Amino acid sequence: MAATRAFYRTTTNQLLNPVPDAIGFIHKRIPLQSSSFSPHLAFRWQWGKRSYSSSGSKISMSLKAGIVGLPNVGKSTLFNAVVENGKAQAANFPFCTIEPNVGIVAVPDPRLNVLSKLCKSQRSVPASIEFVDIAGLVKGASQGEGLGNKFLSHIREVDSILQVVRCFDDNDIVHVSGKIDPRSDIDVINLELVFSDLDQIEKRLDKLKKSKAKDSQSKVKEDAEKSALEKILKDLTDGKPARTTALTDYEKESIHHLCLLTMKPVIYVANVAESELAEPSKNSYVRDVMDLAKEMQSGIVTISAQVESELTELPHDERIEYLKSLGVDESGLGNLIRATYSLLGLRTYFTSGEKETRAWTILSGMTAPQAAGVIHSDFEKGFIRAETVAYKDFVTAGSLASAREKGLLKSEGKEYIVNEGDVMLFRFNV
Ligand SMILES: Nc1nc2c(ncn2[C@@H]2O[C@H](COP(=O)(O)OP(=O)(O)OP(=O)(O)O)[C@@H](O)[C@H]2O)c(=O)[nH]1
Ligand SMILES: [Mg+2]
Repeated sequence: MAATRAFYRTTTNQLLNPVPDAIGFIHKRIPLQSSSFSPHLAFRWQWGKRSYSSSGSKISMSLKAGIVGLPNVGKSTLFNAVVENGKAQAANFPFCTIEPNVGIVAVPDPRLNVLSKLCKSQRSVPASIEFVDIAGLVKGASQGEGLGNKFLSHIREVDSILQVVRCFDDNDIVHVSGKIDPRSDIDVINLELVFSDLDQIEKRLDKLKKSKAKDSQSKVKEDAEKSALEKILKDLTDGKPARTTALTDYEKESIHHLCLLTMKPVIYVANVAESELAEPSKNSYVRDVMDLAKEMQSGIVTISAQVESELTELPHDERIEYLKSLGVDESGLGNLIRATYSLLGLRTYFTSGEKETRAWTILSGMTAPQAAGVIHSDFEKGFIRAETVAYKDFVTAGSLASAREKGLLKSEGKEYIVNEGDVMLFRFNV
């Protein structure tokens, strides 16, 4: 939480992580100019592909989770709680949010403190994820109803979707359909996403049919795209999201550029009343969402946006008392953030030394040089070897020296696929 609060505001609607100035646990240091770690150095990840690139030209934090749902269901309230010092306007009228609010949030990880203590680090830097609070969607949005198409395009830019579903009764809070019905609310949102994808796919197929590929390679690519889109079109027509369509890796890659909305992984966020927080499954609305999430092979997290937002107003010691009075031990935000992180297929590895202990985010399947490149592109280019020890082994050994003595520290080459929780030391030459 403290780390979350340390984020500072830069431009309107954007909160950024404080800029790291040094890296602990790296044998050979390269002279880093201050600009090397400025916010202008951003990592651009490609969802669905095991690759990434970094860009020195503009801020491009694209590991994004978009908060979507009907108007007035608590999206901005949740956003403000997740981002903690978020300042999205949350009020009891539909379409309160128009422009998306963006905030970066620390991923809570108890391993970070353990490593930090063992290495007597001066500071700890958690991994982070970006949340985007998007305007409410209504029936017909894909045809321009409500705030319309523009807001569907904001969803197109995110990597995963957190769909907030109202599961609390409160006659004072307007529901756009006049009654609480999670199944129907979820259907409305999902159908709009399906319609928007259908529209996009039909246009794209038309274009592909007219296209004359320049060479055989382009033809193979276009054929893969056509085949993927035809399969998805059939599923969408049956009301099934694109992510359930069986596609080859090549087909998936060929449609990546379309950023289809129903291709994105979804977590349903059941927003319950504070009185239901202790035993949410007793609430029939929550049970409906659970059943639906299961059918759709999606995740579900139960939360009370109202409680979470009230918690952020309280001093830390009073938060525990407040949660206990509601019959729960911890805030639901940690769960939500962790679920989102894992949904994005992300993994964490650590660097740990006297200066700092830090969690770095990689995509599952990344090799040691690629993981090193997340710290700095030079580390990837000049990669020689990585010394790695599993988190558990590091803790058992108690120190790097002891891990080395016990033979738990392994020397790995370019092909090494980084494991979740590896503590790593890179050797490189620049
Ligand atoms: N009782 C109760 N009220 C809530 C809860 N979450 C949000 N609200 C209230 O619902 C109203 C709408 O909340 P917002 O967070 O602005 O909703 P939104 O989904 O962002 O709405 P739009 O931006 O208009 O789409 C506010 O008055 C909140 O205080 C909750 O868990 N319980
Ligand atoms: Mg809002």
